[in-house]
Amino acid sequence: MEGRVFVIGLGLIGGSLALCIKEEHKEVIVCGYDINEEQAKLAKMMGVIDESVRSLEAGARDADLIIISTPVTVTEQILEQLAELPLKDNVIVTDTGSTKTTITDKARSLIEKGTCFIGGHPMAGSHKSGVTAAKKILFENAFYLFTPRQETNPKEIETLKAWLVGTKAKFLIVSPEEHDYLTGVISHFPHLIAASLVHQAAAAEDHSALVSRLAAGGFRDITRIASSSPAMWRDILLHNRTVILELLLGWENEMQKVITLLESSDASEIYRYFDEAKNYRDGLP
Ligand code: TYR
Repeated sequence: MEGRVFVIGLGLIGGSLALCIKEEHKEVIVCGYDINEEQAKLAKMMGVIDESVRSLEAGARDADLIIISTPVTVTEQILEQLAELPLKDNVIVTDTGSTKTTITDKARSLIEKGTCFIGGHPMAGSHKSGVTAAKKILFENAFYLFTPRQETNPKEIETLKAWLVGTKAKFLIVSPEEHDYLTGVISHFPHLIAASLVHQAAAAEDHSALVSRLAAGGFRDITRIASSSPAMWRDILLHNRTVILELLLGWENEMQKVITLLESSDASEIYRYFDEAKNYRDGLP
């Protein structure tokens, strides 16, 4: 493919996508913008982008593909700003946010202007953030979800996939609502639980200073994602509030069940609880 790609937000995801696109489409110029000038300079210096611009307008004007890769609240603001700017007729705008319903709603003014917006979510990452953590192989074999609207022209979805083929990700199409439910269950809620486990351990320091020294193995595994960007996760929780509140109620019920089992020292049911979890976990693809 040829043309210009504009990446807004040069962090781990934006930077990695820029690298994948540059690797796959050698003729393409990848231009980048980041609110943090240092981050943009770094991206240019590392060769993650070809050009750095200091305004949205400068990057958006000639772009054939615009990727918004910022925390979801910022993405909403950028979608509104893009709706006010002159853009190419055939430009495709996509984002990489972890939530899709609110963002798809916010893209309405852009869509009403006749611009193609297709929500996207590469389901890979790490607890590390920033362009220095960017890498070409980040998305290999990961799921990359798209949430087009029913009216989206299938050709535009194919064009977007062609732009992103260098990610080597597995593309999948779901509705924004299904997306937010699925990611709520398998990503957002587990992040919240990881943070809560860390809070519990931190509070236990009052009882014994050995807590942090002994927090290894399983504790480290299950809480790795608690090291993720707080701003990003604040936004995700707020944007997927309804789903997460529902999951929290389900979790409360689940814990209540465990309390009852323990109070009655029901050994066989406690065994079954772990056994069922193990079977499901072992059976994951
Ligand atoms: N949970 C992933 C990890 O650190 C990273 C991630 C975060 C992926 C948010 C997707 C996402 O929407 O392993």
